[in-house]
Amino acid sequence: MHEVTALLARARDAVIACHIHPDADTLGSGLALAAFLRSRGTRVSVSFAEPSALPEVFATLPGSGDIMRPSDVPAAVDTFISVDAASSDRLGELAGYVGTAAHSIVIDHHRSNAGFGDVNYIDATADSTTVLVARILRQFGEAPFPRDIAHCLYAGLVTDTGSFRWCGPEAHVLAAELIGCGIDAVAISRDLLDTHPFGRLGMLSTVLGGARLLPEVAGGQGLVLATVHEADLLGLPEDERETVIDIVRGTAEAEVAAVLKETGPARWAVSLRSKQCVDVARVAAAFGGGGHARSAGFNATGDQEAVIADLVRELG
Ligand SMILES: [Mn+2]
Repeated sequence: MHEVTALLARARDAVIACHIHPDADTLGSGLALAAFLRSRGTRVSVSFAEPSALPEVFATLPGSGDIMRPSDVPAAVDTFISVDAASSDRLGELAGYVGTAAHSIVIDHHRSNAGFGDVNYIDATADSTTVLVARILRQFGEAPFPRDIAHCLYAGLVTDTGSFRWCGPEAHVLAAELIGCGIDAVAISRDLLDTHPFGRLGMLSTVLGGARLLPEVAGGQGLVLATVHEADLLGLPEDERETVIDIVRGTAEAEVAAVLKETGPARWAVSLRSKQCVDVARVAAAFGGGGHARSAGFNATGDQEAVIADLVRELG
């Protein structure tokens, strides 16, 4: 961390890269760091490579209007910072800066991160990357945090911890500190986690109505699965289907939950979750995917029933 703070203190031109298909942790980390560096006089661009537009849900994050398209980011900078990306391919076209910037810094909390920067601050015990950014800003004496920075840090914290359902004491202490900075924590949770278009109700009705319980799978611990066909989305933003697994995984009769998301003709993105025993990262890896022991995913091609049969066989 001290090497990171030393580089940040000297940065004159910086590019901050969030990961592709950004979430509130990567955006909150990037925007908080950008606001802080700008307050010190550093020229900063924040960007992410895919998709081409910021999902509407993140428009509430302070500074989100300044996020740039990769094509508008300066080509030559002295400092490149990757936030919350487990590997350089999670940066899309922005990965090129790792080789061309004078200094590249990686800040992340994924256990699988091999450290692809010149200087890497990786702590897999941190519950979000915004926890790491908060620690860095504290090193500069930046506490209490300005409200916009506190808002961004809290956004990553509340979402990556599942509203503080899976996290340690540091996350709770930081939450209290951020709320003390004057943020509206209730509104942040409501905007990021509890606000959906009306059409989601119809999508959920179709998708959950077709859910299946296979009690004999995973050595008799049970698999619950649901499928989101492209037609079920009916114009909803694609990120609305990411919330389906969080409903399905609560099924008492199943240790493992799976959601098949149709991404094209006979193409599927499969999300896996487990509760206590099954290592779904191992299962996903068998299909070329990856993730954490309790949360993982992979891509598959072929007929829906064939994909399910393969998954059932791998789960045992
Ligand atoms: Mn994260």
